[in-house]
Amino acid sequence: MEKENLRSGQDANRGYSGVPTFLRSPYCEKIEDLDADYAILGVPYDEGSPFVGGSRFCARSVREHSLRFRGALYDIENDKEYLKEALKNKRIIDVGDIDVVPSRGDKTMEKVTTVVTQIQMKGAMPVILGGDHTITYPVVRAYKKPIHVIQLDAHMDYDPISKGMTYINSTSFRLLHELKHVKSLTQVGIRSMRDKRQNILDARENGSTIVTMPEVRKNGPGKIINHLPEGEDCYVSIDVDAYDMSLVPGCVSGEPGGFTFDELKISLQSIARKMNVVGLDFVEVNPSLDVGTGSTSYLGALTVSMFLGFIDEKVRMGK
Ligand SMILES: [Mn+2]
Repeated sequence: MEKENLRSGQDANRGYSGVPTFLRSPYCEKIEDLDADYAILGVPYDEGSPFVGGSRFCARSVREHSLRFRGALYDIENDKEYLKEALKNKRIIDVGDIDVVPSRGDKTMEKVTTVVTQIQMKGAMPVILGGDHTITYPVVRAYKKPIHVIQLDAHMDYDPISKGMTYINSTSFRLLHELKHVKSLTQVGIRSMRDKRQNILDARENGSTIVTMPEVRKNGPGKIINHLPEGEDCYVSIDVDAYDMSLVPGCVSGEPGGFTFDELKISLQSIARKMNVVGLDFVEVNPSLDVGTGSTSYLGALTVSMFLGFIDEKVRMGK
């Protein structure tokens, strides 16, 4: 008689069964035991959201929807199967979530920096699932080597720190300016009319390259990082509101005039090809606001897996 697996995630491998780790990767409880190329870490923090909270459930929901990709991502456009080897060889490992300390953003952010440092010391690339956009600063702070940072976002997230409000999602990219190892900041997809003029002026004065959404359209989504030197290390932060508002009902900060899926795909492809991506985050899905199908979480799972697939493809080609 053929041997059958009795429990979930093996034979039939349905997305609605089993414990939801990212892409059904193995779960690693202790970072000391981590042996991976890519480590998935959730940061369920949304106390930095000034409007409707709920993105603390982003990582969990994106993990659930990631189970719908079974063993690989297949792209009919080029007949490629992404992440097939990485998943088969258990090179993607889910290390779970940061143990958030409610109402103590400072403590939570210290934990983020510590765990991201530990992941890097084990030789794995951090893949962070938010949470709101606050989390990028403590993640980037954990890097020691010089890196370029690319932010895909409708908004600048460049507010000045006022009244002690450090760990909120509207300040994280201004905070990056303090970090000496951040060689450059490129802010792509910017278009929100809620952004303050002074923040744009400050960011430019601090050396930021702003690629507005109209510029993405004018020059093409594959040209967003023409100014960056090829082959250097870079960290990529994706706010789901980089996508057009119509695609992200489960995001409180959606803005019209944003990326289509194909445009973002081309952008991520060009980043993966040109740069050496050493880490990424994906933030701001709020599942409680989403439509019944969870389409925003699904888009998140697709975006992260696809980008990881592009990165992994390049690494494999280089081997
Ligand atoms: Mn943002």
